[in-house]
Amino acid sequence: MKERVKVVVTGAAGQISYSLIPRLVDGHTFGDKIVDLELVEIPQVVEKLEGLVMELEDSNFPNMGNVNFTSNFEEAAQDADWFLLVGSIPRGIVFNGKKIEERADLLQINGGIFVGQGQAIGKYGKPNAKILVVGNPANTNALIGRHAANNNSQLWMAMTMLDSSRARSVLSKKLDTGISNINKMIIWGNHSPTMYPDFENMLSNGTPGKQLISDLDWINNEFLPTVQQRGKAVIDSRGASSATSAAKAALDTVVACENPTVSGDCFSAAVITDGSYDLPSGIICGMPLMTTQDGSVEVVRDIALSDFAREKIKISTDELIEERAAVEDLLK
Ligand code: NAX
Repeated sequence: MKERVKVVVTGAAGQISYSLIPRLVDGHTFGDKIVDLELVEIPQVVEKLEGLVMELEDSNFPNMGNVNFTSNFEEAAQDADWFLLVGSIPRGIVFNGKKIEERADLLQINGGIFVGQGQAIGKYGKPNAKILVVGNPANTNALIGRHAANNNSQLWMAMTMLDSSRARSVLSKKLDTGISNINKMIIWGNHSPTMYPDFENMLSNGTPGKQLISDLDWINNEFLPTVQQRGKAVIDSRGASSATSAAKAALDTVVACENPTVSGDCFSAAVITDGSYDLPSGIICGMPLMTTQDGSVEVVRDIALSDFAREKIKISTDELIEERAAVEDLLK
């Protein structure tokens, strides 16, 4: 009998999910496993998911198992292996009669969602469940969810894979090499414009970036702003935030966690700080990760950081500390 995996996706009627969900069951992300889906939305739009389920059925994916849609997160969370928490309220929306413009309001509203979801995951999710927070502000949402779950055997991550993919794309053009030759692309810090894409430790055809790129002007004035502001550039052009690339990045994160990491490589996601690299404790911070042969995901601890890198990382960890302070009431 084939192995099964149960995956919960929130924000299932949103634009990222429309790209993401079909690819969870197409046989690529979870290989041969049968994938049971729990699609979660807020009550106002949950019925729309009936149409998505029809489309999934009509696509004849051979690895698709049971598919349910619901607005009851606790019910969806029962014995789930994976939680892809995409659902959140975007900036600019009118919420309870108020236009949400300030980051602090966004932190409070979305943080509130993650208290309830975190509690349910801690209580009903599998003990070894993996949780990937995509909904922004992703790092602080993950911090709130992890705190509410209060279950240390589960792994909470915030997505920085899209930032890593963007950085790889820029570097592959700069170094005139194929995208698959750019590895070990670490994103440090917050999924926000303060993130630090670590060009020095990146490997291009096995050679570290610090040996290949000496033009600090290009790093400061081209590379860093392009990667850090890429989300905004997509919004400015498309009138909507990144969706297909964000979905691909979520799938890449799942694949990276489901398969042992090639020796010498690593992947990017933000996890709770654990004392490595002298990062401040108690924040969800972008770090280099690896999946071991037995399937556990660990921080890679042997990356050398230059003074330049440490300075940039501090800007981002300071921002994470500020965000944490803004949601202090949700972390009690
Ligand atoms: P959409 O607005 O298209 O979809 C979000 C969906 O979430 C909506 O259908 C909404 O009803 C649902 N939702 C809201 N609260 C919910 C709850 N409590 N439970 C279940 N569902 C809920 O947004 P989309 O473009 O799909 O983006 C989703 C999130 O990803 C946003 O917060 C966005 O900022 C974030 N992103 C994160 C990225 C990352 O790299 N970490 C990159 C892409 C994206 O910007």
